[in-house]
Parts: sequence; structure tokens; C-alpha cells
Amino acid sequence: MSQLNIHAILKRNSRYQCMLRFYATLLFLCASSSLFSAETPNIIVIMADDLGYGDIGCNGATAVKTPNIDKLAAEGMRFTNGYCSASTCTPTRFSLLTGTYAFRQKNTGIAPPNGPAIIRPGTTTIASILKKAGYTTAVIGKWHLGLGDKAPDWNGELKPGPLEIGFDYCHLLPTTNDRVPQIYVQNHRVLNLDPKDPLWVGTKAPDANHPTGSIQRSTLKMDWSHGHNETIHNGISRIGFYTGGMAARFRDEDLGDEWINRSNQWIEAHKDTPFFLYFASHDIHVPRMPHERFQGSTTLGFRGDCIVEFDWCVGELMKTLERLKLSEKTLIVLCSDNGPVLDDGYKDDAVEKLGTHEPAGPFSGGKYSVLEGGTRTPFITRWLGRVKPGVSDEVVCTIDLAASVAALTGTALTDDSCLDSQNVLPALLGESGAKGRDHLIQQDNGGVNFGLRMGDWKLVRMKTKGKSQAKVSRKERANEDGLHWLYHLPDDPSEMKNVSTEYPDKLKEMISKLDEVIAAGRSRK
Ligand code: NG6
Ligand code: CA
Repeated sequence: MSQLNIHAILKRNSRYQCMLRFYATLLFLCASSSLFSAETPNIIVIMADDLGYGDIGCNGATAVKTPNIDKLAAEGMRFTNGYCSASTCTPTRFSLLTGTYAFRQKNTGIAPPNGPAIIRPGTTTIASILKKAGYTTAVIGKWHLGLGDKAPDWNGELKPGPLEIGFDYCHLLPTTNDRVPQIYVQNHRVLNLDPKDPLWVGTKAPDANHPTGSIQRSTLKMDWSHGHNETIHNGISRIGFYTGGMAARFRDEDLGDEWINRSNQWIEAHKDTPFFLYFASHDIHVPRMPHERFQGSTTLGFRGDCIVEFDWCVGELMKTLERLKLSEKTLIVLCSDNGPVLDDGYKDDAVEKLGTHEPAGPFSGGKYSVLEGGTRTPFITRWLGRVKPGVSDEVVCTIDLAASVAALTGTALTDDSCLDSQNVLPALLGESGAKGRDHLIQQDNGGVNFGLRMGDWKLVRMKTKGKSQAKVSRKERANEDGLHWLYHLPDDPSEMKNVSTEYPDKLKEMISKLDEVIAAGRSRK
């Protein structure tokens, strides 16, 4: 072979190798494109408690002003079909964290003061997903998902809890503030607990002289209307009994400030890493006892004043992000854990001072109900510079946040996790043409009654006709026949006209869909 030929072959080979290298690089780039598209903004989920669709200015409220929430909506995406998955707290929070419908697991109803951890260690949660993606994670505020193996060990280690399911830090109100005890749990301990004054929590009065709302009713600073007549703390009687832990106890009026101070400190300390903060406000749950500076700020009584306090909290979080130049690096999701309620056990004038304010907006029902008002709740996303401001009619739900943040951060979900969470990330980010869910199951506490939203249609299935629904139903509903009601939402958003007889095929289709999703044990493909 001549010198020239060898040269020619070598030249051709090196060109060939070059080409190979080029195609290999292209292949690698394509294969790892998910890595390249992954984004890791900070994520703050702000969950209000019992805040109804119509309780905020941007959804139509006028009797109460919510300038900070309205600003968040104006700078982001406001959803008119945003839902939580249940009409009470514990099941919605269970689903928010696990991405699985609460009715699929036993004992996910409203947790009692001494309830054990409902989400078992090792369960994939929105926090563990983000931790895997390199985030630092925290929950600050109301927990209400139980603590401890069999029951909380109030004077020892409160374990398992948030730290065993993906959170790096927690600063909590253990259940709701109408339940005992009024103390903060920080990581595995009751904060500021003096071992010489142990905390005892129980279901029966420890002695006959124990101060309760029934015995010392005249001393209360806010009277109860039903339940809530057991141990008194800060002039308010609660559900359950407790003694001790005096140095650890807080004042109801200071909760909002506490959540904000702790959140600000935590955000500041983690501003340089991607962080996930689940900010679980106690506003506007009973006992509604806003800070003195908010008392009387509306004509609606303390229920309205608590909305103002919640709005203030939202504003403070936005200010912190602004100050730390994080607004364009942070996705905020604002939502609620269930629809509104007026009298939820205390005489706080919520009914008397309501006026024309409509807490559930145009919807029927509210907390405890599977009518739209029970779960169709405020839902806003904001990520400055990334989410194009607007209003979306797509159906999205708090249960979808887990799969959506997994998609955002490029984190793989195992097949056996987040069984009902749908990746609706494009819709959450307001991308044009993006679709939300095609169906959603709504449940009440304990999953007794169900709602199914599918396209324009809504099926209500009552297992206990008139029982849990009775509280929130309008009078006309007493005339409803049968256990299945069908509504066409575009003509009848307030679910007043049951059209199940007019549309028997639609009714059949909806019932089979509900049965099918429940029986399948999962709905994430
Ligand atoms: C109910 C309470 C109610 C509220 C609710 C839980 C009575 C009579 N009613 O049992 O006041 O605490 O539980 O609310 O005790 S939730 O938003 O945390 O689900
Ligand atoms: Ca609630």
C-alpha cells in the first residue's frame, strides 16, 4: 500500500471517528435531556386552613381585603378550578404530602390530640422527593398528621414525624389549635419544655377540679358553641385534656407571628441552596383568635380578621423573598386544606357578622362536604419571570404537587408511590395549551361520601344520605332523592339542579368511573 493510500485511509478514519464522536455526543445530550430541562427553584407551599374560594379579594371578596394574596395572583396564575382533595384537614394534608388519595388508607380522618403518625416512615412524600433532588426541606405551622409510633411521647422523642418522611426541619402546632396541647414541636421535641413540669395529654379529665369550658364557662374569653368544652388555656376551652408544660405553652394570638419569624429565619439560613418550605398556617381555623393588631380590622368578626392576618403572612413571605432577591427563583403555591365553615364550635360571630360575604364564592357546601364548596378552594401559583400572569380554568389539585415537583426537578417516582398524583406541571406554570386533570375524586372526612369531577360534570355520591351532608346542605337538598346526584357545572356551578334523570347515560358513566378509580387502587398511570 502506498504512503498516499495509508494517509488517505487514516484521514478517512479520523473523519469517521470525529463523526462518531459527534453523534455519540448528540445521543448523550438527547438521552440526558431530562437532566438539562430539570429546574430547581425554591418551592413554598402556603396552605391556609378552612379558607374558602370566595374568601379572597381576587376571587370576589369585598368585605375583606387581601392585597397581598391579590398581588400574588396578579403576578402569577390564579386557578378557578383549583382543588384540595378532601373537605377536612387531615386527609387533604395526607394527600398533599403523599400524592395518594386519603380514602385508600385507613385512619386518615381528622387526627385526635394523641394520634400516631399517619404517614409511616419510608413513604415517598413531596418532601422526600425534593430532598432526593437536593433540596433542604421544612414544614412550619400546623401538622395534624399525628406524631409517634403508637401515640406522641410528649416528654420524650416525638418520633416518627415529619423528619422521618423527608423534612429536614419542623416547627409545628401538632394538631389544630382547638385541640390540646398549645405547645410547639420543634424537630423531635416539645420546645421549651421544663422536665420538672411534664406535659400530660389525655381524653379524660385528670381530676374533678380540672378547669374545663363546661365547669368554668363564665370565665372564657371566647365561648364555645359545640364541643370544645374541655381544658381551658388562654381563656379558651378546647378538645381534649392536658396539664403541665406551662413554660412551653403559647398564646393563640401569636401563632401568625411565630410562623413568619421561624420561616424568615429558616429561609435566610437556606437562601443559597434550593429549599422547600411547607408553610401551614393555622388561619382561619377555630379558635379564631388573631393577633390584637388585626382584631376588628374587618366587619366580619374574627373570621374576617384571621383572613387579614393570613394575608399579612403571605405578604411577609413575599417581602422576605424580595429582600433576599429570591422572587424569580421561587415557585409559590397558595392553597387551602378545605372549604369554609362559619360556626365550627366557637361563638365568634362568624354567622352573625357575615353580611353579604360569600365564603365559598358561587359554590354550595363547604368544609365537611363533597359539594364543590368543600374542595374548590383558592389556588394560586407564582414564579416571577417564569409563570406568565393570568387566570386558568384547568383542573388542578393539591394532590398533584408531588408528581408535578418530581417532574419539575427531574426526579423519578417509583411505581408504588404517589398513587393518585398527576403531573400537571405545565398547567401549574401556566404554559399555553397545557391541560389539567381529566377527572378528580373529592372526599369528605373518612371518605364516606364522594364527589367526582370529570370535565364539565360533577357526580355526588352520598353513602349516608342527609347525614354529614345535612349540615352544609341548602334546604332544597332535603328533597333530593336517591344517593347519586349529577350536576352540569357550566350551567349550574352551585350544584342546585340535579340532572341525573335527564342524563341517565352520563350518570352511569360517572358512577362506573368513580367505582373504577376506587377499585383500581391507584389513578397515576
Ligand atoms: C371537628 C371539630 C371542628 C374542627 C374539625 C377539624 C367539633 C364539634 N368539631 O371535629 O371544630 O376542629 O374537627 O377541622 O369538635 S380540620 O380543619 O382540622 O379538619
Ligand atoms: Ca382545615
